[in-house]
Amino acid sequence: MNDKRLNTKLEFAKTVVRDAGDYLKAHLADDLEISEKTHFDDLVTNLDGEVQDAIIAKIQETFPDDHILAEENDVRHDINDGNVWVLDPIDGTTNFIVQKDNFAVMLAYYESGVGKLGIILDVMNDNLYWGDGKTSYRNSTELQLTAKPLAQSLIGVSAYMYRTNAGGLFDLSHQCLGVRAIGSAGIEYTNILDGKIWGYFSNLSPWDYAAGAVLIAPFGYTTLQLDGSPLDFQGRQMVMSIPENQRTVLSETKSI
Ligand code: 2AM
Ligand code: CA
Repeated sequence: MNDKRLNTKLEFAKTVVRDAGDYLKAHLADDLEISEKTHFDDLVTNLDGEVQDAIIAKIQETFPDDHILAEENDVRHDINDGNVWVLDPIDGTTNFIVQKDNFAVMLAYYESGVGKLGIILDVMNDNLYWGDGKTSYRNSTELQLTAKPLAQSLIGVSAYMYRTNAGGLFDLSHQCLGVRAIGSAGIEYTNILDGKIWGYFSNLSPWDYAAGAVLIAPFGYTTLQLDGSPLDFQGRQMVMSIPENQRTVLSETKSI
């Protein structure tokens, strides 16, 4: 990367995300304070808030003119307005609580709505995925990825959307080798990057896909609403991340 200013932000972002992962690992055996947000299965812990607050404090100290869009506590700057960091302090909170595995810390950086940096830390596997929309890395390895045809692949899904056929996802599953549902958008994006799934279909908020969309872009992947329209980075919506050059296979499934 030859943009010095962006490179400074990238190194900053990698460090704060790694520090967050270390903090979560150090507190893995703590008694968590768990609260319900909208429903008994929509959970948040004290660590989600602690990690978010720590990262926000570092961003504000280091880049005081930048803005923040983050999951917890209604930190909601418009992604199209200026320089915006997009943060999910713990992606896959339910997995974090129940499995102590399959969760991620995600941070992205956008300028006027355009993704410039994406970082996903698979905390328990110590794998840091990072990129600038032109190249993507796992730790120090530059990633290569060419999508296979859907019929020779697995897809990552939201279990709820799959079982209710939301967006025609159950119908689509008949065109591939099978579905996998991990419960962390971040881990699903790392599975796209590692060539383990063809694409990912879920009902997501901006902090769930902001980093992943940047990381998969260099390989010809696109991230869209399920009806093919562009993402608006506002509320929660049904989202797909798929190889752009295979988009037409989805039209064979009448509801996608
Ligand atoms: P989260 O753990 O950061 O909330 C689970 O299927 C995936 O969807 C996770 O990446 C989860 O992220 C995301 N998600 C977003 N909003 C959610 C909600 N209200 N309830 C459950 N999962 C949600
Ligand atoms: Ca979260």
